[in-house]
Amino acid sequence: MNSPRRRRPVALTTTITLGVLAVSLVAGCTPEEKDVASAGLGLVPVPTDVRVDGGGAFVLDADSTIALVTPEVMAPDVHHVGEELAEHLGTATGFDLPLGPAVDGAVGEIRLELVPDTEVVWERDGLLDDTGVDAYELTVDDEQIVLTATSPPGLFRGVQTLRQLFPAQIDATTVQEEPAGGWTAPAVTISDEPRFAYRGAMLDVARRFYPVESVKRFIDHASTYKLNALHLHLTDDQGWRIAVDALPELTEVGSTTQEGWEPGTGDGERWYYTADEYAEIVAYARDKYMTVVPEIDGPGHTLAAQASLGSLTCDGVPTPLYWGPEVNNPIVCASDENLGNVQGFLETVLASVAGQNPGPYLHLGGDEAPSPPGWYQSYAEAANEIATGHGKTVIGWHQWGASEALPPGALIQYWGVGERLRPVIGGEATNADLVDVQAALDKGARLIMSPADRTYLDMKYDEDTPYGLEWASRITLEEAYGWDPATELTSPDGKSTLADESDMAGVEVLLWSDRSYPDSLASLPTSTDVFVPVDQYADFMLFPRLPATAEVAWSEQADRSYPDFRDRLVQVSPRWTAAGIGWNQVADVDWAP
Ligand code: TNX
Repeated sequence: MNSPRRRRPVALTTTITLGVLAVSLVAGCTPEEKDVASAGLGLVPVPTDVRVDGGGAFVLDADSTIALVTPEVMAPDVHHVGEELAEHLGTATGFDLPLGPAVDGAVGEIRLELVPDTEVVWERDGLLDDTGVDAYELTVDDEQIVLTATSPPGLFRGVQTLRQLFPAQIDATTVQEEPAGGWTAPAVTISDEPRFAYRGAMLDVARRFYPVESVKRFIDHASTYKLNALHLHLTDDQGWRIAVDALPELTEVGSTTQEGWEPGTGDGERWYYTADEYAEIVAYARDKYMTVVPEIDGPGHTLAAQASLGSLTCDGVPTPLYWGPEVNNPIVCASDENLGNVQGFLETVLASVAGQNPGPYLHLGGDEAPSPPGWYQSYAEAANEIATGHGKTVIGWHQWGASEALPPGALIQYWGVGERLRPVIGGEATNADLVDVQAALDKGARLIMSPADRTYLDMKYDEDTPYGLEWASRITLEEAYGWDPATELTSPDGKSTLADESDMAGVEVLLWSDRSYPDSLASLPTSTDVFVPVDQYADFMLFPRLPATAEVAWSEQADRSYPDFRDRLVQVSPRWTAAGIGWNQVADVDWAP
């Protein structure tokens, strides 16, 4: 019985790079020496090792079965992954694939096998700090498919790879005619493990409200590409989106705006998640082995809260509601006199948010907070202490690194513009962003890498992109793809390093929603009619760039090349079309007609 390798045994596996072609050879076998793209396998993110075996393809038909092999304690999870697989393969084919025990010698069986490994301990709702839990091995031949992993998330990630081995129509949301060659998957042997344990996707539901169904759609997008954290930016100047029972004003008042949408617009729609709706999102993410990371941003980006609660302002009077486009707005009043009120607010809010999120993280924000002396520290101290008191691991934007008492194990999200910051690494230590990152590292924090000129997918692709911003850069597909987290905080001459790969917990891709309407830079919205539906904005900005960032997070640098990625995307894009995703046909890829 094969169990997934926890770490690549160097003696067994060699990855040879021939020009732009990454070719994996497994010693002792006689593999076809093909890169994943030219082998006709449109696999994204590219797996650690792929061997194309010469034999016949597996044929999925109405008699195919899904077999579950698992120790009793993991049976519910393995059963659940089996159901996910049955749904993925059954929707477009119309096949009702039964789940059952393995049958020796069965033909047409897809076997999901969980093989525990004492070295890999997966804990439901645990920290995302072990790449081993996502590892899997997948073999396909003309009789059987066998997917093995040590942990349920690994099985789920392997299912995403398996989906990509079947024809693109398999991703359609309605029953399709059988493709000419049948519903087949080629004979392959794949062994895969991610580079980074934390692979996040952030959605800004504050500037624009994403209804539950749209959040689920975003989860589908992210989980298909093996991302495992859903960071929800739940609060900002323009809106407060999560219900807090003990402070109903936060949603009664604070949710009535979106950016560009004043109170009273929106035909009476409700722009926040009730406790039940929020639980539905958490459960849906959990089904895809994604951990929700809720963000309550502060002390800046809090005008919606300040408009709801007089206790957060120095004169006790709520501020007017805000639906403009600016950042760096006034922060909550964390003066010595008002600190008790701020603490009370944080205690109530964070207790409620901690209770609604089984995951281990609380993101406390901390960006763009123009602060009178001492206020930022006072706020940060209170928020860190309260979050820690609820047993949560703190995450903050890199400015949060300035917190005097940063709790142990904290993660700091780096969102600098690499193009501008890399050249000053190692110079006089005066750059505020780098100073904050250094301060965080000095306190033992690790980094989530979200350089704004690479991962901020609200940035326009090019001058023709209708939506979005360009303050960090315009981000082409190649720019979204072509960076290495390990050297992102190293000077261009390679001589000075602020942080290396060992300091990095992972990578996160972000979709802010500030300017989600056409002609976004030329004018502010004159009416809510100018906005496009959130799904349309998200699909267009995320595809094809989200798969690019997902590959940065999952695949080893040595296995990646842009030309190869582009070739694979040509094969992947019909899946987006089949799934009804409104993607952007960027010009630098020769998309199939
Ligand atoms: C910067 S990133 C922000 C957000 C904006 C975004 C727009 C960060 C921590 N702050 O408030 O939405 O730019 O690109």
